[in-house]
Amino acid sequence: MTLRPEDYLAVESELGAHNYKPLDVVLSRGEDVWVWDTEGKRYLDCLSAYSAVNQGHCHPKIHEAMVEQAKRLTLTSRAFRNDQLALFYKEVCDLTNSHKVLPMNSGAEAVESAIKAVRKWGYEVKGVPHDQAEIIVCEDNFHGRTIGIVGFSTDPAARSGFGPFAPGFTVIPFGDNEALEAAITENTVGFLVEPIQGEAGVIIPPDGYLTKVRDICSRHNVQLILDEIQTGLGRTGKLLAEEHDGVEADLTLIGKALSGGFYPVSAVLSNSEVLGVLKPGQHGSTFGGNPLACAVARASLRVLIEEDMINNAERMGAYFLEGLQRIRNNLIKDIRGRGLMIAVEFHKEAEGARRYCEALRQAGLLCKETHINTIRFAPPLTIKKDHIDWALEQIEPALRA
Ligand code: IF1
Repeated sequence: MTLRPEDYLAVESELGAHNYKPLDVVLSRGEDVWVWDTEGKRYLDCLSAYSAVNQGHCHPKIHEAMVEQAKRLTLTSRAFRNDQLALFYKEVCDLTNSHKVLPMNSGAEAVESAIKAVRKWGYEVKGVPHDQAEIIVCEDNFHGRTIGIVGFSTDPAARSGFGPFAPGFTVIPFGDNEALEAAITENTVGFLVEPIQGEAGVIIPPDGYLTKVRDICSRHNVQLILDEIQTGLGRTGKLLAEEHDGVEADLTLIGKALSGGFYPVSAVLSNSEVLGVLKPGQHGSTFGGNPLACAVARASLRVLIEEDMINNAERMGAYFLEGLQRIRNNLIKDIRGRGLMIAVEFHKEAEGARRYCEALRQAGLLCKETHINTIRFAPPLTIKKDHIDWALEQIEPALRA
């Protein structure tokens, strides 16, 4: 049964929870950088499902890996072993220089898992007194939607009405290493931070921030937890955004593009003793580490490297950013980005970025506003110069209008 576009909207409105306000475009097909709506209109995807489809929509090699694995074995639970898990561990650890890995499903679960592991490490290894562990996080963070995570959000929309929340979190400004040093106590076990804040509007910290953060955490025996769920896997032009500063986190969280958008797969990567504190029965997930997820993740990592998507993100990101920066409009406050994680921020007088997203949608380009005044451009990492030239031809008049 196919419905008319307005019928999809009506059914969603009647039967669905209203926790989203999507653009009213009903998509039914995707291929590489393109998606099509139910009426056959084609759009260039400049959101990539919030960086989950870095490899492009329906990548044929990931698709093949998924179908082949789905024919053989999908889920064993961790009560038994499966023949994909070890291969996934090996490949993801080799690629990211990690020593241990904990497979989960959603990004939020990876964040929750890291918090649990780091707290336990604090009690068992660092010697923090029972239930006194503190974790430092940043203002305007976005790490997911669980009760634990929204409890340390500073965004009223994400947090208000959902309490009571777990204690043990200290909030400091992002990009401020003096604030980090000042906030650390003898009970601090971890510092959780995004290398570039995504939801906050692609906020790039001052040069050298992560280098200083790394140094401060090491000096105080505090675990540095980098949330690379959005910045990781090529988005910023490096495999992990930490590489821009030449640092290594103690725990790195990846998700989203770990499956190329086929299936929720996330992981906690650890290069220290932290994950070693988790013993049988203390943590887990029915679907985490299942053979289908592992096969999909292996293929997703393989094509990122084999098809040179990360270097392409660096080159095409610079080209796209340069093109955007040539646009003249007094209502534009700032244009910034790293790799293919790019934002155009408007002054308040522009009365919101949403109307630009609507205009771009008419022109055949999909993107989404974040925090009212900012548009994020984050196409698949497979994007080519021709696509960007075409995109800029659409964006220029739409942003001037
Ligand atoms: C939604 C934002 C992006 C993330 C980081 C963890 C997670 C995310 C750095 C949780 C998720 C999302 C969730 C999605 C929209 C999207 C988003 F605008 F909300 F902030 F990408 F910018 N860490 N980001 O960005 O991962 O549990 O969702 O798998 O609609 O909430 P998840």
